[in-house]
Amino acid sequence: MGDSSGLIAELLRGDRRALARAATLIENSGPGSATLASELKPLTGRALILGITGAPGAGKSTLCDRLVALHRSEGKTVGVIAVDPSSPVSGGAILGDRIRMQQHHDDPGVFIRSMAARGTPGGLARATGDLVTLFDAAGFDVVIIETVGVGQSEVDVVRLAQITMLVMAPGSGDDIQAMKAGVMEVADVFVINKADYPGTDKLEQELHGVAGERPIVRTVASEGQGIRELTQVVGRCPRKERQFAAASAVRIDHLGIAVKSVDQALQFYEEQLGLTVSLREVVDQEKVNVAMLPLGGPRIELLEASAPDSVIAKFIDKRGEGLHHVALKVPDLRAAVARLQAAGARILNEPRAGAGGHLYVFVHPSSTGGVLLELIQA
Ligand SMILES: Nc1nc2c(ncn2[C@@H]2O[C@H](COP(=O)(O)OP(=O)(O)OP(=O)(O)O)[C@@H](O)[C@H]2O)c(=O)[nH]1
Ligand SMILES: [Mg+2]
Repeated sequence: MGDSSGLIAELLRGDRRALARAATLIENSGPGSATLASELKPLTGRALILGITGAPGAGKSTLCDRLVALHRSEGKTVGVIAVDPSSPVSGGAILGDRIRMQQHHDDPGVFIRSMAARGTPGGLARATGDLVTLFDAAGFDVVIIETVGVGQSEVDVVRLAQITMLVMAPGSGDDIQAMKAGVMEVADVFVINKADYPGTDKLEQELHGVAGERPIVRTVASEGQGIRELTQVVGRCPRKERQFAAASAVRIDHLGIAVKSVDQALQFYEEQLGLTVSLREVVDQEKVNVAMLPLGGPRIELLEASAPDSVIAKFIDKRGEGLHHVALKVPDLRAAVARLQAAGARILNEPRAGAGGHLYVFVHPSSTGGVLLELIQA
């Protein structure tokens, strides 16, 4: 146990002020927040984690409000996390959610938090995941993640849920063709809200084409109609395994391969494998000649020493030619570095700007399972 054991004990006693303090720590990714989240992890696994997503104005917050009321009437406690990936601060939409949710304000069985995109989508998904962990560990029966927007960051956030509802409204222009494929994929239940509007039948017909086996439920959230049925449908859905972080936010940027001669290596990579060099450059800072070979997303970088005291020359002397490093793009480099440093990882340099102007750091192989890792700001 670390120094968060006192806080955790308070949380387990049901202390609301401790919960609020812990939530604020996690939202701000403050010192000790990663440790707290990892210490809370073993205490999780009880809560049902629901996601509500969909286009702006579809009625997500109204629906969430109704679901909270229904669960409360059954004696269950509910934690709500309202996430807005598009907003750098708590903007109008979230403020509206807070006001609407005020009917639950004095209810100790409901705990509501808003999250806005302070740093980056990946950072947001991570903080949201830690908040889910907190609510689960603190004993809430149900945790609801509501998120605005329809981009990748929303999908990353909603993957944290075990069962996700995609809320759509008829005649709002957010027809199925316009929905991002990722959002359609992540849905476990399709909700046609505002079923009091014309176009409901048409939307349902269109949805049948893409939903497959997945259920479609009609609701009029503003009137409380269809909510019980929705809860029953959700109750029959298989729960996905709990995701603790949005892995999809981190991507491979390139693989760095140390070679004695770029020209010679290109005989294999260009002529035999069929890749094409997009750029050759000399990076004075690292004393390397680089040839970049795009792969469709990530790329291979062939690295040749440009001076005898180059790190690449030393690497080849010691280990021979071969994989020198793996470079991963992270959504928030500074946050990643802070987290790694707090956990005791060996970061080899302060974040600095590379040839393309992007920030990067290297992490020592002793921390990564044996491979030199470059982390790059996306
Ligand atoms: N007619 C009708 N109006 C609804 C229904 N559900 C919600 N509304 C109204 O639609 C508006 C938007 O609802 P919200 O719940 O704020 O929608 P949201 O998806 O959370 O919106 P954002 O957070 O801005 O993305 C509000 O004025 C609601 O009162 C419904 O079933 N029928
Ligand atoms: Mg809302």
